[in-house]
Amino acid sequence: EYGIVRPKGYTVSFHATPEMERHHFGQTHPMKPWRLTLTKSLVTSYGMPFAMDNYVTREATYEELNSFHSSDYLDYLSTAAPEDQPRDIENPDKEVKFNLGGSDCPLFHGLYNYCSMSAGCSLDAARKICSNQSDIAIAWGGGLHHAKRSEASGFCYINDIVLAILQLLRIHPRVLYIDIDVHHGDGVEEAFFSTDRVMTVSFHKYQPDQFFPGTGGLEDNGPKNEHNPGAHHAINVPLQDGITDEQYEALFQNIIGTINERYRPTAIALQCGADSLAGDRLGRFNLRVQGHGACVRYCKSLGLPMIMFGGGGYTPRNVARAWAYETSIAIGADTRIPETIPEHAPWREHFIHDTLFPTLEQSMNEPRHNRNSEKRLREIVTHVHEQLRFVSH
Ligand code: TV7
Ligand code: CA
Ligand code: ZN
Repeated sequence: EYGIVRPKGYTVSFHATPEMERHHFGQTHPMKPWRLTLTKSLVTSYGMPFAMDNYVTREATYEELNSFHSSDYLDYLSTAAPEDQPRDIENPDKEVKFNLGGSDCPLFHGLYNYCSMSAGCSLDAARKICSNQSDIAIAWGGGLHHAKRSEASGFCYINDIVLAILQLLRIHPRVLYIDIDVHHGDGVEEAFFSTDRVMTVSFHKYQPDQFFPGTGGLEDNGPKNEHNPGAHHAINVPLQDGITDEQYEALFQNIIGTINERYRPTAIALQCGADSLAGDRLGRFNLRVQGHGACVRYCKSLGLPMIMFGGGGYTPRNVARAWAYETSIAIGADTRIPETIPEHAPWREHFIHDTLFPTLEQSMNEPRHNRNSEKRLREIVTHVHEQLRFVSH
């Protein structure tokens, strides 16, 4: 209908399941798995599935989850009872130890099923990249970058990104991980702290003690103990409230372009957290859908096999806009899809404004004051370039 056709010469795969979207973190919790339904519905109403290979995700197995997570954590996660059920009175301190059951990482009905499907979709995406059956694989149900080996953190229980990158490393000598979620990608960074086969780069709001998780300062580039090959392979881009599309795009292209030249990755893992958009319930930036999408377009232009993960995003209508637009960029149809949300789109009323690209004024009552000076952004670029002098391939 919109003239969306299969791209010539490359394959995009889309990995999802309606199962995942049925889970609830709780009435007031900001994470709404339902945003995945809204995204899929927008992708479908634009006719994009015709241009992709579409896969229904399976659950990841215990053994797959165990390739990063510890057995004692997984054993507890798989049996942990929701808060309205009788509690495990034998192990009152395990929830504390694993950071489960608090308000950020509640124990809800079907939690283990939700986690294994999120991991399943990212693992399926990674396998399609490894077998050369996909050039770009999309896993909007993944991107849960805070989870640690034996600990849940920041709405994340299983680190599907780490699992997917471990798969890529079976084939790919060097993987570049890029994280445009408004939060620091601490779990992925930490998992690959001691290897030079993964370079991690996170762009995020940085204000220790004020903004979660509080790590990811400019100078934090991986432990510099003797003989650590992973030193200098963690790049952090700490930002302040209100950064604009223009500033973000310039910074992103400069930093990712330089990393591509110095590090020469053979595959890209891109976390597309949509909480960096203007008007996000938890975010603080002034990015528009076009600015967020420009990061995806730039990564695609590098011509490397790529997985695109979801992540944060707490204003569901904007999450759906960004991820639908970024799906269109992956298939190369972004210059063709109309800016007006299709008449027949289900839940069209949820979008309030009928455009794919709301203005800042449409996204929020009052745009945030921009607290990123050009001088500070130049300092960041200079520091990153200095780090990259230690890196070469
Ligand atoms: C990847 N911010 C995850 C981002 C994880 C952010 C946090 C909340 C929050 C939780 C709620 C809630 C909330 C309005 C916002 C120190 C605390 C302060 C809980 C109230 N409303 C991603 C995690 C972050 C839960 N956590 O990167 C239930 O905000 O700042 C914190 C920690 C302790 C816990 N309290 C917040 O985007 C997916 N949580 C309402 C109900
Ligand atoms: Ca980030
Ligand atoms: Zn986030």
